[in-house]
Amino acid sequence: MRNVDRECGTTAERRGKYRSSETHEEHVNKKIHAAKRRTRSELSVRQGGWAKHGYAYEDADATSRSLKHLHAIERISVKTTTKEEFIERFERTRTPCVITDAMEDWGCYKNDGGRFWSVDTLAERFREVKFKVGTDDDGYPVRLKMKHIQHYVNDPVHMRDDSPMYAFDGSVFDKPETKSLLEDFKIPDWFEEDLFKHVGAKRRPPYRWIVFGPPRSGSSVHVDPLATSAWNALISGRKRWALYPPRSVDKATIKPRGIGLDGESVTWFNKMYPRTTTEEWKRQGLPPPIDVIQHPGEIMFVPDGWWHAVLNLDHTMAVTQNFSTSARFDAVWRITRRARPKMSARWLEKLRRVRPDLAEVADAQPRRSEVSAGEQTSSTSSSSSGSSDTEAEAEDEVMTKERETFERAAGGGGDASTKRTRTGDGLIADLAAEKMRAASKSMDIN
Ligand SMILES: O=C(O)CCC(=O)C(=O)O
Ligand SMILES: [Fe+2]
Repeated sequence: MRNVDRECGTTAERRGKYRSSETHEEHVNKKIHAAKRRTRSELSVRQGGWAKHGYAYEDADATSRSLKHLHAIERISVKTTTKEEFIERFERTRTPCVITDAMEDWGCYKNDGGRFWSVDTLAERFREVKFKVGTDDDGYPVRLKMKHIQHYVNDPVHMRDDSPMYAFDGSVFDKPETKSLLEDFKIPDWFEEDLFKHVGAKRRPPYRWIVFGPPRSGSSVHVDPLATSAWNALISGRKRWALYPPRSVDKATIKPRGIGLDGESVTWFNKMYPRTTTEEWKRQGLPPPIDVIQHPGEIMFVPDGWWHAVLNLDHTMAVTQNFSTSARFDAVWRITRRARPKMSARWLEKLRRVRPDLAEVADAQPRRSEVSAGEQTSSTSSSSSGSSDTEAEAEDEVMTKERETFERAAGGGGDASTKRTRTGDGLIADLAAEKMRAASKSMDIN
């Protein structure tokens, strides 16, 4: 994993490049510290705020070995399961599963050619290119050059961070410098249907990400936006997942205030997850987690509406994509119409031409305001979809994926009408004002 000092040269040479008397190490650390300050302004970098819990010294593997609910997920191979079977048994019933044998010919996964993805190979291919490692308090993306990320994940001091920075970038597949990454994997046949493509490449919500980070990085508990489902293909390392069925639990219960949650996955797994395995939890009629340890070469399927949290047990590298299909179009439509009115109008216009069957479904969906509280249950249960509670939660969720929607909008591409920050569940900023600020604000760490 180590090739970080290649460009150092002599100290004298370096001095020309960096501030006088600054070593290469200091220079890189400055970049990393700047990114840390921006992504988590509540922590003091100098006073050890990033490692104050000492999570790096806990044995995460011991906890994972004792997980009780690992049997609840089914593993299915693409070699022995047909697409129709998958759709009937898992997609239509919104049942999560782990898919095996689907990545064997992906360049990013086969460690035998120039296409393998690791921090080192990415740092070689995209040394000076910046990848998103977080979001600042105003919702702007914070990016670090790939060579600096490589330094970060190889530095034992930084690797004591309780919740290390996590590269989660949805723009790489569209940027000319990094677009070639698209050639390194193939959307599995089972997930070919992708109804948001009819919105158009420029205006559709963000839907694909490269995701990599050290142990203890991860995604805290959330529901994916716009009633989309997701596949998440793991190239290296192990990911631990905890999943809870749609409608089984509400946000205030799974993400309570007052127990010291800070939005980080590792904190959620330490402080909240254990409560979900207790007798008390069961007594309240709440569901136990479905625990999963995902291994390299496995694709996790997360149907829409499921609460899920992910913790990286190792250095992991993954690619993930969100999608909507005809099987769940009614729910997707109801949420999208509310959350993205302009985009949904454009979408419907196109669907009338290319998928009149779906346009008909869209026209038949009641608006939330037209449905009284008592009627909501029956109207939603008469369709194949989930509840409006779940939909409202999916719409409200604060998540990396949602934040990227804003990121695009700030750049002028999307039509997101609101944005929320990582720290302010309740904070909704006016996008027009944010756009103005974006124009005058430098967002990256050089
Ligand atoms: O951190 C991860 O790999 C999970 C990501 C996830 O759940 C998401 O992208 O919605
Ligand atoms: Fe997710």
